Amino acid sequence: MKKEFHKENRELLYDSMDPGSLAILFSGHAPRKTGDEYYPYFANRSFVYMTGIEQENSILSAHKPDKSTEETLFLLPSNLLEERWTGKRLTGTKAQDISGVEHIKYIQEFKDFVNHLVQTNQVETLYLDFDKLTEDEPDSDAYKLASYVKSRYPFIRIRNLQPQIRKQRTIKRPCEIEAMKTAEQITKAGIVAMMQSSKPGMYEYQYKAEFDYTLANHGVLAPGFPSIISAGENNFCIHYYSYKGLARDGDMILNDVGACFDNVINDVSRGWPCNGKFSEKQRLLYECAYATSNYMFHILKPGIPMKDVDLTARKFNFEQLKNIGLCDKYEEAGKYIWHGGAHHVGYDVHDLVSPTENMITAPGMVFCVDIGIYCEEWGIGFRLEDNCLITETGCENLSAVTPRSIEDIEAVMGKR
Ligand SMILES: [Mn+2]
Repeated sequence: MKKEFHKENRELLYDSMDPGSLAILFSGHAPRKTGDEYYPYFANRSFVYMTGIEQENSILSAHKPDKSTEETLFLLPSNLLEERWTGKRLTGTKAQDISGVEHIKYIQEFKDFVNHLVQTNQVETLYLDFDKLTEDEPDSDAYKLASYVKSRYPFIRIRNLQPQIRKQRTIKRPCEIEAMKTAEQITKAGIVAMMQSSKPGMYEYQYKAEFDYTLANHGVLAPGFPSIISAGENNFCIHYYSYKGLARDGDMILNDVGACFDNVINDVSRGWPCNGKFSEKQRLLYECAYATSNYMFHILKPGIPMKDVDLTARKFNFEQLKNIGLCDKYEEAGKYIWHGGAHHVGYDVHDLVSPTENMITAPGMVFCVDIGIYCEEWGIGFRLEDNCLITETGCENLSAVTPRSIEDIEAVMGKR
């Protein structure tokens, strides 16, 4: 992303802040795995959204005394010995180029910087990104700073930036849509590679290898989230990550995967028969999901409560299952329809939205339309998941580039 994108994101954030305030965002750092080994570092998504910086232990500070805001980026200092082992660190100039933040300092100066602002009465309110999902998570840097400030300066008001950041991230900018479309082409290439290598006797890890290899050939070295790739009975585990199962003749393959391009993620699911030809029962069920998904893309537009999206899909999907005689009463739908999936997608595969908001669909939102059918008595389970962009007048299926109709899937697989 260009630095203008990040600058505009920050401007919107600062507009939401009170005068006499200070906002602090952290890039985070990798937790230790075992011995002296660390998990791969993954920069805090909101930090990247606001700065474009993906280096460990970076901090963005925004001081807003009145109307204007003074920004400072704190970075790890250059250390030639450490850099021999871990690679070059960002220089101040490079960080300015990426983020558009003018003032650069080193992280050693951070605490003094905050103390000085507070002690000279320049800060009444401190904004932090409190992003715990559960209470028992270890404290992130934001929580640690809040504890420090509370104990030293109990008169400071502390506020959570999270609702505002979530609100902003929910509406995608044109450059994010472009990145998502590029990612969709790469996701498509990965899924088509799996379809075209598919055959009975293939292991799930071999499908995964095809997907990862194709992404890597497009410069995408890690998928946007851990891929779900399963065969046959394993499709009945919604979040399956073992990859050890074998595809037997007549099995469906399920995948729930996505490439990431320029920090924007896809989330796409397809199901196909490993032998390339839908059986009668597979066809029956797939047509139900396909009709439901098409219906959703037909009706989705601005102004619809998000909570109705999954409900509408569920009701329509139930009608399809009823038409083929699989269930009779809506109350029985849960036997076959195990989940919804209308979650926003973007910098995270599950872009969190503010829980207090009764969200209404609006132009620029991108969320998944995820239609799953799990029929254990027939041994068939799969889902059809696409990425829906809400436009001014309706919606667009961004992942329509990946084969999704029975005809298209069989045609692609016929080219093996
Ligand atoms: Mn998914």
